[in-house]
Amino acid sequence: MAPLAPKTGDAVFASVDRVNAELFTLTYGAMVRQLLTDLEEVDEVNKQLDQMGYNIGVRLVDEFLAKSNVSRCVDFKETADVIAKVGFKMFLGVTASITSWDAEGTSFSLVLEDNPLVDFVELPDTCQGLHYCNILSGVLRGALEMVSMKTEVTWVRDMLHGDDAYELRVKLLKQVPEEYPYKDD
Ligand code: MYR
Repeated sequence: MAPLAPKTGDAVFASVDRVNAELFTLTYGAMVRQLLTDLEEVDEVNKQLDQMGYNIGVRLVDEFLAKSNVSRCVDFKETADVIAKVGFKMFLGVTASITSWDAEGTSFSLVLEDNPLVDFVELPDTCQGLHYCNILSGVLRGALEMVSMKTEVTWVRDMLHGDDAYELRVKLLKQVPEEYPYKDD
């Protein structure tokens, strides 16, 4: 039998992170289950998750900008990169790939092969219309609105419904120019 050895600092942090991630995943699952019980209709649960995500996103963007040191992006392509590589990593612990830009450069897909929100999840047949991870689309919509981008965010692929990946389509509807709050004299 291998002798017991104390964990190093890194190993302790790694296991704390894992426990936190599992706790987060299970808590999210319990919340979705409760919403299904309370609201009964899958469409209503989708709406509620999206709204909760939106409310989180409008607050989370400040933390994101402060912690990431990301400066304002020059175009939507750079914004997409920042979301996929920095935003997802910071809040979900995974990165996303960007695919399927349209010709105008106003919509793209975020593809996730690994999605910690769905560990331990299996949907029953009664939940076929459920977008279990709809909180994520709301978070993106809320966060982007706070940096002047009105978007529509929809699910294209979902592994819980038998697809081979998770794919979110992000479409820029309107870019509101930011006004500088002070006048130069
Ligand atoms: C800019 O375009 O000026 C930069 C703004 C980037 C906003 C990024 C918002 C990040 C949201 C992270 C979402 C994570 C979802 C789990």
